[in-house]
Amino acid sequence: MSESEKVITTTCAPHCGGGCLLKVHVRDGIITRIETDDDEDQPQVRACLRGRSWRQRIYHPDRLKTPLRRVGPRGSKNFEPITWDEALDTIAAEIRRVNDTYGAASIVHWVSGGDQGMLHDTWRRMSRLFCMIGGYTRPWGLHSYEGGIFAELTCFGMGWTATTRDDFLNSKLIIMWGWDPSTTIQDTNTAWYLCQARDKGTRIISVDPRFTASTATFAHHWIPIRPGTDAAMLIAMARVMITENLQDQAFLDRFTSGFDAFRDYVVGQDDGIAKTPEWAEPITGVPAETIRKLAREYANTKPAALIAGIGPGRSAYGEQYHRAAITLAAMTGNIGKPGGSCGGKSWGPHALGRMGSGPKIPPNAVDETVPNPPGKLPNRNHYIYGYGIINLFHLTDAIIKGKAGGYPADYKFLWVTNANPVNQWPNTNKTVQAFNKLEFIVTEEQFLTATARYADIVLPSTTFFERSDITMGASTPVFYGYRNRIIEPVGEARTPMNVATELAKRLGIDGYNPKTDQEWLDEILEKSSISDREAFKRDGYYKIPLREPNVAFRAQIEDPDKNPFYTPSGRIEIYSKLIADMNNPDCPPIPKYIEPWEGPNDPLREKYPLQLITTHTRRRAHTQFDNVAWLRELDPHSIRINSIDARARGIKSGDFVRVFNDRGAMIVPAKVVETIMPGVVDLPQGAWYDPDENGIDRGGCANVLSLDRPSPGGALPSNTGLVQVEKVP
Ligand SMILES: Nc1nc2c(c(=O)[nH]1)N[C@H]1C(S)=C(S)[C@@H](COP(=O)(O)OP(=O)(O)OC[C@H]3O[C@@H](n4cnc5c(=O)[nH]c(N)nc54)[C@H](O)[C@@H]3O)O[C@H]1N2
Ligand SMILES: Nc1nc2c(c(=O)[nH]1)N[C@H]1C(S)=C(S)[C@@H](COP(=O)(O)OP(=O)(O)OC[C@H]3O[C@@H](n4cnc5c(=O)[nH]c(N)nc54)[C@H](O)[C@@H]3O)O[C@H]1N2
Ligand SMILES: [Mo]
Repeated sequence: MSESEKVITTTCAPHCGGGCLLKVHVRDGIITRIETDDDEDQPQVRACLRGRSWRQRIYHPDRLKTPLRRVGPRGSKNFEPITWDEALDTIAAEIRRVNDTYGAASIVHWVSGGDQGMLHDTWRRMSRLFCMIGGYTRPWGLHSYEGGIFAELTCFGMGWTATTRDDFLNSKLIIMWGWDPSTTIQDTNTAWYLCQARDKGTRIISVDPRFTASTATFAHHWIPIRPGTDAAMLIAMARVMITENLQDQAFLDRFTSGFDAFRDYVVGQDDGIAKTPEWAEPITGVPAETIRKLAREYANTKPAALIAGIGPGRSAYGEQYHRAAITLAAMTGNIGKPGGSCGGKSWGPHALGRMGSGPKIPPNAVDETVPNPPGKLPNRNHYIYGYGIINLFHLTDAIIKGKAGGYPADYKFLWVTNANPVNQWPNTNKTVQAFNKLEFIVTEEQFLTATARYADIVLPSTTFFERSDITMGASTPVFYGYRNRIIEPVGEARTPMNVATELAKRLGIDGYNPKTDQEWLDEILEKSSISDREAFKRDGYYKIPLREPNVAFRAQIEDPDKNPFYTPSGRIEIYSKLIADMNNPDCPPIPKYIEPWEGPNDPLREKYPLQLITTHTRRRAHTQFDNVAWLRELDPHSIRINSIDARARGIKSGDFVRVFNDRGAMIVPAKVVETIMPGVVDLPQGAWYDPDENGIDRGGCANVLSLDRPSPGGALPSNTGLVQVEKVP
């Protein structure tokens, strides 16, 4: 290392489900290499291959360097550079025009989790701006685990249910249900704790249509299951426990309500159908004896962690699966116990430590124009992505149909930041139709993404290396990151706060931003539980010390009189009145198996015989890093198909295949594998949409094939869908 080289520690948080320390080498204002945590203190928070490849992304030749104005049709790559003044003046004029002509509700703002800083976290910044001029339409709903949130809000009354991963060392049995954390990061170090648990002798079982990397590494058994049928298997396990009297009745009596109603359904009191393993076998494809064995093992091994992953919950009626998993965790008395698991979405922000929150957001006048929208629980507002009046996965429909279609407004203006919705929302061809209908679209981006190509103005955004911020690391240990600015912005890229501040001036908003970034960060820090703030700023991180694993609902179980659950009854609600009040037959108040649309038993299978799932790959964080050559090499994009299905279609690995249904078509290479069950294909999500002149996607974007129909509890059903695959001659 030369003398002029500095090493600065920062936090990577690019929407991958983790958060890791990066040690960034800088010489003469240029990042020369990136290493990661090598502290003596264990456990380290080591970055993965994506984190270590950031240099390829920051200095990528395609980085946007100036504001752009679209000069070709929407979706084309025809843009011309313009100045920041021109860009901001035009945008301010459009916001004013749309606001005056159609009203504030016609302005839509969508921000996702592209980067997760607290100051430059753009919900706050742009919400504040729009709310200061009369409000805007914001969608509610989280792509990731809305089914899990629904289940937790109804069963527990709250969604802050994350247990730190070191608690795996207390488990005797871990069931990885639709969960592949060595590939799909959900808290850095999850796989590391699974390694240690396995070494200690913990039994590990995987229930997944794919033989995943985590299954191969950690599991004693793999149980393949048809996508979308998980609730049936869980309910059949409940039936085994009830018949053999294996449930923890004392736990159920003390902590839950409504078990009897569930038992009546399970034994068939309601509908004459006993939900036996033999009932579940033809639905799930899992042999009855396997279901029976797992039920017994789960009931008899204590403590046991049922890690109900969120992938199976991103499906039609995904909330039933999550509610069934919570019910089993209650039946086995594993909730709130070290080494157990509450059976909920098994991931999410940790309610540990304290930090201030940055610029205040005034009330959104547009939200108040609509009573609680259908499908949304009354307590949904208080958890992330909860505010808003239109379900995110209905937004394109709302844009296309507007008031005439029964939606609250006609939508005209869209501001997208930290998100790539054309690629990532369901039903890409419909999203394109909706985007074509809008009068004006602004995107803040680092690259000319699928979404940016539909924008009227594209603003070049900094990466987090080019601004200062604070983050919370999704990791065990849970930590806060202080991101010191490491390099100057690339090209003319600007920070999110700078963009909003300059725009607010043009809109004549008084007092929008009275502080410098540094003053904001100091204010956020003032409210934090970190005592040595100077050390935090200097070191770039603060790992929250924990004497023992943080276990969700431990207080509720250990001292229930003082700590009731957050539900109306103060108990874990297996029967939920909140749901009963929604009065939707597709969303029953006890967990039930409901035959999914486009599932294994849909007659549509005659036309489209394969169930499509769209997993998260190690080579990307959604669409991010897709253009990094180092990572492309690692996992070339392809649709993964079982050899039996491939043989029947004359397909060999590397052949180009057409994948299609009524919503769209693409041509991608096939990869013939034994690691996915027959009848199911996997197209990793996040590949960049790239339609040819016939509208056939050559990029292999999974959402060309997915349906924009949210589950009754609000979930994105991106793992529900039928397709056909055929060899391209
Ligand atoms: N078929 C299918 N679809 C899915 C899923 C699935 O499993 N299957 N998963 C869903 C899930 S769980 C999620 S969370 C979503 C993710 O959907 P998105 O959040 O829309 O996807 P990302 O690719 O993370 O898009 C983030 C964008 O932000 C940009 N960005 C990064 N940093 C910054 C910054 O500092 N400033 C600005 N302005 N931009 C920045 C990146 O370049 C990128 O284009 O996708 C959902 N879509
Ligand atoms: N490398 C990487 N890590 C990531 C991300 C990323 O893009 N890249 N994204 C992050 C984000 S925002 C999110 S929300 C999470 C997503 O995390 P997950 O949803 O957990 O990830 P997936 O890979 O979509 O699905 C996990 C597993 O579920 C299985 N599965 C799919 N459908 C079903 C089903 O119906 N039943 C059963 N039993 N199993 C099923 C898949 O085969 C897969 O092995 O990952 C986070 N981590
Ligand atoms: Mo997500």
